[in-house]
Order: sequence, then C-alpha cells, then structure tokens
Amino acid sequence: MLDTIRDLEQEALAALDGAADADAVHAVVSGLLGKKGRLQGVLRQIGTLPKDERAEVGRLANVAKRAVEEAARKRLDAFQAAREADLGETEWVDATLPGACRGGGSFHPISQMCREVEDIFLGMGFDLADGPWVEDEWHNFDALNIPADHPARDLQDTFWMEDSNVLRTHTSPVQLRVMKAGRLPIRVVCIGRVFRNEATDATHEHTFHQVEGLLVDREVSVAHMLYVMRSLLQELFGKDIEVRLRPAYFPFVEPGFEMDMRWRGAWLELVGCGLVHPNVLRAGGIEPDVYSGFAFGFGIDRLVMLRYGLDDIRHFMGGDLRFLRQFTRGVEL
Ligand code: FA5
Repeated sequence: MLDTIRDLEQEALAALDGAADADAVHAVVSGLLGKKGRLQGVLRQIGTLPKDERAEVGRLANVAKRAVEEAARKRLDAFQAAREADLGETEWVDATLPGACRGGGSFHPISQMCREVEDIFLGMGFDLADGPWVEDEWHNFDALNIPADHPARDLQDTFWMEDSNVLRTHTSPVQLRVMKAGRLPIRVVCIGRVFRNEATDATHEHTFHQVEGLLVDREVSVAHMLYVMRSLLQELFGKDIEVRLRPAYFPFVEPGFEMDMRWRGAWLELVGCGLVHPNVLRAGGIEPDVYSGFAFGFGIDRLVMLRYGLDDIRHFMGGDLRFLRQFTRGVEL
C-alpha cells in the first residue's frame, strides 16, 4: 500500500507538470484527493492492514497530499502570472477608436423653424402663449369679428366637432385667450398647430403650423407692426430682405394687410397682419379708446419650404424618414 501511495503521488506530480491550464490542474487534484479520488480509495482499505502499519500509511498519505497540493498551487500561480504578463497583448483597449454610435434623432424641420422663430421673438421681448387645438366657436370665429352668418367664415374650411366645437383653423383665437387673462400691455406670440378641411395639394395641408403675434399697448401704430415684422424676416432671411405691405381683408384687423417679401425676383405673400379691430379688443375686455394693438399671423410650413426649396408641403406629415433625415442640423436637444 505504501508503494501504491508513492506511485499515485508520482503519477499526480507528473500530470501536474504536463497540465496545460488551470482546469487540468484542478482535474488532477480532485482525481487524487477528492472524495472519490484515488488516494481516498486506497485509504478506505486501511482497516485491512495490521495495526502497526496503519500509522505509516496515514503519514505517507499526508505527505503525498501535501506534495501534490503544493505542486498544484505552484502550477496555478505560474498560469496566473503568465496570463497577467499577456494581458497587455491579449486584452488591450484602444481608447482612441471612435465609439459605436447609436443613430441620434433630430428635430423635425418644422420644429426647428418653430424654435428659431420663438427665439427671435423672445429676443424682442415677447412672451409665449398657447391655446387648445379643439376650440369653441366663440374664440375661433365670433370674438374675432366673424359672426355665424358672415361670409368670412368661408375663408377657412373648418373641421367641425359634433358638439359644435372646431379644430382651430388658425392661431388667432389665442389672441382672445391672452386678452381675457387681463394683463396689459400685451406682447405675445403663439406658435402651434392648426387644421383646415382642405383638398390638399402641394401648398395646402389639412394640418399645418402658424405663428400668431399680438401686441396691445397705448398708441400702437402700423409703424410698430412694420418694424417687428421686418425684424423677424431679416433675422430669418438676411438683412437686405425687401418687404412690402398690401391692403388685405381679415375681419379681426382694421386696417388689414398682407406683407410680401421679395424672394428670387418675385413677391411672395408671407404674413397676414393689421391693427386689432376694436370689436376684437372689446370682446377681449379691452377698451379700444385707450388701447390699440397689432396682430399678425403666418404659416411656418411654407417658410420651411421656402428655405429648403421644397416642392410639396405634404412631405412634412408624410412620415418618410428618408425625407426627414435630410434635416439633421440643429440637433442639440
Ligand atoms: C389667417 O389664418 C389669419 N389668422 C392670419 C392673421 C393673423 C391675419 C392676425 C391678420 C392678423 P390665412 O388664412 O391667410 O390667415 O393663413 C395664414 C397663413 O397660413 C397663410 O399665409 C399660409 O402661410 C398658411 N396657410 C393657410 N392655409 C394653409 C394650408 N392649407 N396649408 C399650409 N399653410 C396654410
């Protein structure tokens, strides 16, 4: 039995010498010393020996066990040291490589223009105002000097709700909401979605975006309005932009104008504007003999078309990512 133990020890030491990796080392150790290991198998037969031989067998088994454990530890240390020495070669990271980039989103071109216009007006000291998309008839029409039997109602094709509310056809009802809030003087812009029951074509959408401006104070004149409108267009299209005012009819302003801008040799109709009609001031709870004001409204979508030379307004709501991906400037969120 003593020889068997010595043989097992030598065999295990040789196997450890030849072990290719840490797993092989663990396999040798458990094959010899584990509960079902070969040394345990030998020791289980110790009871069959004469008593005076048993102590020597036990001692030798311990010696063999320690020798194998010591050799295994040394092999494992050697593997670990080799792995650490290789680390610089096998597991290095190039910190200068560009990272894997997730495709970032960007703002819709309409939203980009809305933000730009918003910034310009905030810079001129205007506040932002807003109102609901589902509007009542009074705010959308009556209070704007467009009574039910007035032909001006036909100027805007309207989506009517079953309860006689409407999807707002323009941002002008926000004028009334601001006036009724009761704080004077007023200097606000509202930028938002509007809806018209249009037969759509390249320049007409059923859902588009308008900017509404309202300034109410004492002794406000067309000159103030002209200054603000011209400043806006100069900021958007450049300092040497040429504009003109033409008389136009909107029931909620008097006098009313269209402002045109000269663009590539032609006059483009851009902004509806005028001095707020006394009836509208009254509907908003403002005394027209004391206060006056100007209001203006224009479409954002057609401005964006102009800027990028787009030929069809329906691209904006079309949801085609190939179209939208062309407008990735101004992506900072
Ligand atoms: C109005 O909506 C007035 N509320 C504007 C206004 C405000 C005038 C304050 C005076 C004082 P109008 O219906 O013209 O006006 O529309 C204004 C702008 O909205 C147009 O110049 C155009 O740029 C845009 N627009 C109108 N209909 C459509 C449409 N179907 N699709 C895209 N843009 C449109």
